[in-house]
Amino acid sequence: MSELVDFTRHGEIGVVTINNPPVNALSPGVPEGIVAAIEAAEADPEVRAIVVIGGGRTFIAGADIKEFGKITSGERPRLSLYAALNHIEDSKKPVVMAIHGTAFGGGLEVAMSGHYRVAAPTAQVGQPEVKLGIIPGAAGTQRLPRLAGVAKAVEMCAFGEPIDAKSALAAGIVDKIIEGDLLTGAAEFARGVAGNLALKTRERNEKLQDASGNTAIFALAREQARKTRRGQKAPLAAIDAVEAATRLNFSDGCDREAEIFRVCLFSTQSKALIHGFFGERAVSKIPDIPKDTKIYDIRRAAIIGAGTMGGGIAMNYANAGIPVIVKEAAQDALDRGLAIIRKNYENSVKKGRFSQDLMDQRMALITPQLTYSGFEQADIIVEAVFEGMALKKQIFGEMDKIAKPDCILASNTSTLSIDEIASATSRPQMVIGHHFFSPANVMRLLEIVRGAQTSKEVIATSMALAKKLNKVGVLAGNCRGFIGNRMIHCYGREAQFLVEEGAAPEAVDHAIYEFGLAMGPLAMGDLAGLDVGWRIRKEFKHLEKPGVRVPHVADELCELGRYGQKTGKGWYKYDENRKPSPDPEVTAVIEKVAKQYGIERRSISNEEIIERTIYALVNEGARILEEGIALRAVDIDIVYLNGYGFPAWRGGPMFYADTVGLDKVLAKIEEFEKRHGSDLWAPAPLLKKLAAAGKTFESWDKEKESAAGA
Ligand code: T1G
Repeated sequence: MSELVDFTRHGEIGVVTINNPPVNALSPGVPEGIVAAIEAAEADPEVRAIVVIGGGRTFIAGADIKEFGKITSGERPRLSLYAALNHIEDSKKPVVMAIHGTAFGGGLEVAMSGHYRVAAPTAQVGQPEVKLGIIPGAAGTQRLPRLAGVAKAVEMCAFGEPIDAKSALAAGIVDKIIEGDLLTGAAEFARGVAGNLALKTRERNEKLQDASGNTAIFALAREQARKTRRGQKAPLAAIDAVEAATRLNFSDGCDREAEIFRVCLFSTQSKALIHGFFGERAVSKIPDIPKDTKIYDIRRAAIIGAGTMGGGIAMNYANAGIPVIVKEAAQDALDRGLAIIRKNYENSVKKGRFSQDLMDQRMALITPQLTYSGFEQADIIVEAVFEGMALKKQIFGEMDKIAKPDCILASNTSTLSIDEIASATSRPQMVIGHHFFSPANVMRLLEIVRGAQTSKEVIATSMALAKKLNKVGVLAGNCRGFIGNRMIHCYGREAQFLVEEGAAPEAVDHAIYEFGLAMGPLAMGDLAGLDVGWRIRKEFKHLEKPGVRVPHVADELCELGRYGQKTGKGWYKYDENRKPSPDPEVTAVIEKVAKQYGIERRSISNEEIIERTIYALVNEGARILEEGIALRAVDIDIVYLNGYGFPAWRGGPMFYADTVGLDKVLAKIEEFEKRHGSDLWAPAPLLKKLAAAGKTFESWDKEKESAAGA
């Protein structure tokens, strides 16, 4: 037997165990090993039934995604699993699939080729392939509708969400839930079915027959996919494949699935989504922080500020089961903050996301107060007050006196210098930036900002804490705006310049919306409140370079009290349902500004809108890489995918630039430099270097990684 797949005998039961840590992916050798083990069991006269089980923490979590790159680069052909799964299904002895952890993608497809499936109560099954821009490619779209019915199969294949063991039992995917030891229970189940050969899944057609019902299911699913997975091709492709199962026989259905799978696998969208998958795992690796770096134990937290951010941050700690104190300066502000937290939880209970009990447990972990009592026992204190340096330094000075020596002092600042904040304490090594994104209890990104003196232990603890808070932690160096906001400043600048030069606000937002972001920059400004940026611009006015063009319209709008949705007017005017519509008063302000600053107005294409805004991100991103503010280009992409609503199927700004071609991006930027000046558009040296060498940001990451590994 191969070291990847083991075959043992437990009395009259043959046990096939997959050992391919960490997640038993179907790497080369695994499918072959399973088939060989089943053949061995079939040939063994003592064996009356077979159990297939995963070694370690999970059943098979799918095909080996690392192999996809080799297939799409032509390095090696794709190994078809169809024959292997039909072989398992054709076994003369009943095959019982014993599922624990996650049976995802190819893992569920292997499970469905068995004659029976049993599962641990905590098991999950799913076809998440669409999250990688592909569809199930081993008959999942053909066997799943036969087991669970067309509607369930469409839901699971087109939207990719896993279901738990109980739901899988109800759907007919799993035959029994095993309490206690899974192998023991599965072997007992196998003994119970030994001798009577079950129906093969591929021959079970009874759930496919309701043609009229199916038409409605597919129409509704397509409509939903277009709405909730806007711009993504794989969800619609998955629906086509499941539909093929209702129209073609099993074998022809598999051929149709394979065709569709291949088109998806070689698509840019799939490469972008796979880039995001591995990127989310890569960002947790910090080259100069060894894996065995000491991690502080975070068992009690304290938050200063119960505003929008403070309240959301407190919910993250409570959701992770960590008791958290929330301090405010005034009772009414504290009451307002708690009311928002309670409302958020009530909404989740209403939507059935969790029970009232769980809500009560979480609320019980949050202690609102007006004093610092208890702060001396906190393992971490997070400051989430108004974005002003003086106030933050005052608070950190106070914390320095109260907090215990090994307490981490974190600031939720979104732009200010961590080193300057740390200088207000006697323990700069314990100070770090924990920049959450609004709404903090929802947005997955946590930008972790290391100061010049932040210790490795504090950084390592913060990266681990991000996972505990169910966030994606990305490490950033200390500069104005860190990674995300530093880049978004350039993107926002260009959006406003485009308006001054002739593009209507709604045209800029629509072009970005069509590009795939949930909302354009101007509508986003209205949502966040134009006064927030206005205050920051005033705070940094002294840093503006004389003679360098800056946008003016947003300041004019704020002078008029147009702060956005919160004042019913901003770039747009809003009706009582917060529905935006263009406002002639804004057009008048824009024309006045253009006249005042001698800006020629012209018609502007959607293409230019995208290039000016997205390439502004890319160019600043390249500078951030050169300066080491971001460790990898993929870190920048993960920041934008999880903090700024950049479409996952475009992979992030740096990956997107790679797909366009850095030579083309550079040529455009040089064109903008000629027209708008070097202060705004001088190409980043790294971009020039990579474009000249015909390289990509992705290759730069790889070279850096191998240089660090060398
Ligand atoms: N292939 C290769 N590596 C994988 C992998 C996979 N399928 N899944 C995880 N890893 C690596 C991951 O990169 C990380 O590596 C380590 O395992 C631990 O993962 C034919 C074509 C299973 C829920 O989409 O959702 O089947 O960083 O940190 O948080 O139709 O991993 O340590 O070096 O995520 O406990 C479909 C993908 C594939 C599932 C575990 N399957 N995986 O989460 O650990 S397509 C999926 C996950 C397919 C078929 C098609 C999660 C997990 P490293 P981790 P985790």
